[in-house]
Amino acid sequence: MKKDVNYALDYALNKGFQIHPNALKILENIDVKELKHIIKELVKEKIKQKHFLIGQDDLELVLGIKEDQSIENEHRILFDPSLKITSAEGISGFNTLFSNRFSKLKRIVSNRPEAKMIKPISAIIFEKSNNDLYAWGLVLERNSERNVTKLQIDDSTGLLEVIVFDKDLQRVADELLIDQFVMLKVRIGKNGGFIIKDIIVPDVPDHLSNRSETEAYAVFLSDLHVGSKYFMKKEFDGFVSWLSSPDPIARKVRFLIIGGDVVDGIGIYPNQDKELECPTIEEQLERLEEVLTKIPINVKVFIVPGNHDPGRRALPQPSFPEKYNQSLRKHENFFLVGNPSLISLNGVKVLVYHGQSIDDIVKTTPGLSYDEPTKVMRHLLRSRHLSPIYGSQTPIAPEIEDMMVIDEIPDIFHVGHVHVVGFDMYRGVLLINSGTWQKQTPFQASVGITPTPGLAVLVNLKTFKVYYQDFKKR
Ligand code: D5M
Ligand code: FE
Ligand code: ZN
Repeated sequence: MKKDVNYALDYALNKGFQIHPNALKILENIDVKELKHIIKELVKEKIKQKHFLIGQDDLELVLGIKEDQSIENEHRILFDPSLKITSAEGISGFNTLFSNRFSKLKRIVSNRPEAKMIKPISAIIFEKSNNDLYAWGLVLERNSERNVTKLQIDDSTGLLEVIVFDKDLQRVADELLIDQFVMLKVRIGKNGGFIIKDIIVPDVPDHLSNRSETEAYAVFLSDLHVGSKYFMKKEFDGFVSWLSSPDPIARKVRFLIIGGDVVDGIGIYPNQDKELECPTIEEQLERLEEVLTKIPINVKVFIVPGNHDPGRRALPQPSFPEKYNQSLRKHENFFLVGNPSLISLNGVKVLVYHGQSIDDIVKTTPGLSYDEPTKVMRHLLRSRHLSPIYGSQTPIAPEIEDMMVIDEIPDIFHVGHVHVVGFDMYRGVLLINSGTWQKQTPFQASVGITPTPGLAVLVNLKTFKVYYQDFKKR
């Protein structure tokens, strides 16, 4: 194939032609038979017209990959933490973060009928009546033993300890995430303790999603791990050249979202150096640019960082620090944003989050596993928070604003991190977990993670039909 491209280039240059860099990009990426013949015909035609520059348009026309100009690619970054990050520090910093979380979530539930009946915990603990009482707060503790679940919630006026006896409610209580917001309906029991009668989580209401007016496609990827020995370069290159191919769906791709772990990083897990092909961040980023640079210019690429990427590790993460990526930033179709970010693609709101908190949630919640990442994503939507559990494995920064609260309901919720592809629909929100482009590493094998690598998840933004395309078999 390479030989054909060289032949085509030499042929055109010998005839006195110049080749525009964008046309060159297409030639480098495309996989067509008869390239020699096509170039000869093109050169003949252009000589007739006395035009000696081969441009992108010329090639797109003869190769039948001309873009449909009617397909829009309008984007807006609706939320990006990068510029809002303050890095407040110390205990008072976390108090501010939690009180901001609490007030944001109170606002989210404020229209619910139960919210109108809330009393402060400081008043509830002195109640004597037999009536239903309503409280809200952040879950401080959750214990299950001998068929009884105990919860403790904090609303900043005091702590309320409650007991759950009802089996169905116990199941709900056991799935509550530590530090998540909750509303409780309680009653005073015979022994004077508070008994839970109902548990109300913020959740999302049934959602009618925004759609693109034209049939633009978005591709959802994550966890490339460029720089790792296990990065599947051949398969990823195959995907990138598919983007420039005449495939009718490829011709409609206008957006590419990469949800973190773009490079493998340095010192992220024990003995990682033995699994690295590029031992420095700089080299990894150079390699990243090399693999991304062949993406057609009309595809907008959004890059969100993950726990392997350079920059601050604590959530929310700002976009890749500038000192590392001067050249990445120069691509006019690349947009480096923070983790999490909310982006509108032709009006479709996409919430992108790498997914670090999944580790803590899977560990502490019954019924959840790494094989079903979309189940964890449902929990996140129900708690209206991307990373509720504080003080476990996922580092959270003491910001003044809790930017991990899901303020706005997305149309598409895109998460990575677990290296397993999955999609689902929850109350009208399309959930996507985008898998990986890294083969199973010995470290992952040792902790029992079986990834599904080499799959690109594609969404038609007009119909919300989801596909995945396997680049392992090509
Ligand atoms: O995470 C890749 C996957 O590996 C993801 O599902 C989390 C999981 N992971 C990462 N570190 C650990 C440890 N220490 N124990 C168990 N599972 C882990 P990535 O972010 O790509 O490394
Ligand atoms: Fe990863
Ligand atoms: Zn990760």
